[in-house]
Amino acid sequence: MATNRTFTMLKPDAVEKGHIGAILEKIAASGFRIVAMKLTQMTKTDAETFYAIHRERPFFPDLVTYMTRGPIVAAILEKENAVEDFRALIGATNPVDAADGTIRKQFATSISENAVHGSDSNDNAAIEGAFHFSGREVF
Ligand code: 3AN
Repeated sequence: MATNRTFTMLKPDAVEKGHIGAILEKIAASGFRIVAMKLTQMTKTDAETFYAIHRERPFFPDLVTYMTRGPIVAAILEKENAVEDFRALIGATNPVDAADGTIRKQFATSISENAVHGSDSNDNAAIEGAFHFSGREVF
């Protein structure tokens, strides 16, 4: 996958509250092109694998329950400097620390239900994109 791509999920809380359209609009308005997208639901195994890095953290069981409780929107986004620019657009992990104008400031309710995911490196963007999409689903 090209290095100018990142992977995102609009998480179950954002989907439940009907924020898919508003968040996608913000993403598009910030210059990201959607090259793959679907509504899907993670299984327990999916979430445990995706968040394996957090396996030993005290919040891990709650994180898996949260991420599997309903559908998510998974997408691959393209833009110059995509990973860094998208992390800036979503804001800090904890919405109370997120800057004004960020997606988490506007749509997240807590550190554990923070509306949106963004890859933290080019390598993870490629791994996470491939976790959710086959080659023929990426344009
Ligand atoms: P980010 O999503 O900003 O990259 P990560 O990768 O550190 O943050 O955390 C992944 C997810 O785990 C977060 N989006 C959040 O749902 C949950 N999480 C992270 N840190 C905490 C925490 N201290 N307490 C509760 N949940 C957390």
